Amino acid sequence: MVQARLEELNLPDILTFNDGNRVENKDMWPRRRAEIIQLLGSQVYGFSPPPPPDVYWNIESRDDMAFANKAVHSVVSLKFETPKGEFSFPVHLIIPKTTVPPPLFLNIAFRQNIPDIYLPVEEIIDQGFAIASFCYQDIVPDCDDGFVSGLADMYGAKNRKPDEWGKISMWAWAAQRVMDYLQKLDDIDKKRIAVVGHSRLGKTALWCAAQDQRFFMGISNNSGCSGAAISRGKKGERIKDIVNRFGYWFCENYSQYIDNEASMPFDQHFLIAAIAPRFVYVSSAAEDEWADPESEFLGCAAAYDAYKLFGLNGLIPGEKVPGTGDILHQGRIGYHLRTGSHYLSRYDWNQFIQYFRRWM
Ligand code: GTR
Repeated sequence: MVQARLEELNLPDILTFNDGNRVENKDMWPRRRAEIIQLLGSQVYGFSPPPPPDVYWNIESRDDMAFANKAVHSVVSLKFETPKGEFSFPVHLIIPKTTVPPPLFLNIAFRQNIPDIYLPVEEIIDQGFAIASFCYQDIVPDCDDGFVSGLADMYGAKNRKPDEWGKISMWAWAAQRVMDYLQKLDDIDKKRIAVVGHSRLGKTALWCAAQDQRFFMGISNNSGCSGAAISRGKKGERIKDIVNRFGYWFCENYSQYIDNEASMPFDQHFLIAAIAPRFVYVSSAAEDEWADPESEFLGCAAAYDAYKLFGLNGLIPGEKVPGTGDILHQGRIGYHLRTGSHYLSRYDWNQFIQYFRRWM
């Protein structure tokens, strides 16, 4: 049934180069992956500027006995140079007192709160994971302001070209700057960093992990339209809906695909495949019809061939589209479909942790 559904959708092939040649082995993958990033950059999210030469930071506060003395919680302001001078934003870093440097979740957050309804800090650190978290609104406000504030202003994005960054790219780029910083620390496992986000920030997390191979894993929760979900045949939110309400999340070129999905030389399985052979996790919620769990699942299933090139398994689906309560953790793409609505829950976090552990 899964296979039949995928065939029906007639998706562009992740393993065919733009010139029509086939990717035959894993050595050819980096070149195809670069094409995929180019496509998604120019047509969906928009290209970002190159990274700044370096990142710097100040430690604003540090609690050595945080969370019942189980962790060190610091707030750092991360700083770097931009065309209009220095830009800075706060990052929370919570490192559990483990015997070995812990793996880390880089959380792209809706709010600065520590903990937060979407970030059960104690449960995460108690299971041996560190957290770095920043609030997306501290990068650039989530509104259609003509790109005149925050990071957008620093890079003069109000004059952006049709293939230049929208705000999802800006948030993803900021997460990469946090990654730059994390690479300078000694008390975390720098090779095991997962970037995680919910909804619009789940789209952001996937785009971030797709572009930046330093990430061990990309995790998107309920990311839906223009995230993990295949756009062709999608229920709930469509490109038309998202571009009309949130056009500033994307590059201008994306609007040409409104009611015109069949003409896209890509679909969202390209985004997931661009993370291959690294790990991806996609989670859906049964009542989240706007995101469309089935299309999110199909995004994962359709990325399978990128992993097969490496002799690895991507998502291992059964014959049928998963039902509520199903958990698929056997391959390099993890997936679950939980009960309930659009939300980043403790259940989701616990699944991410179990999956992460399984593959460490
Ligand atoms: C909705 C948007 C979705 C999703 C969601 C969210 O309004 O249409 O694509 O991103 O917001 O971020 O909560």
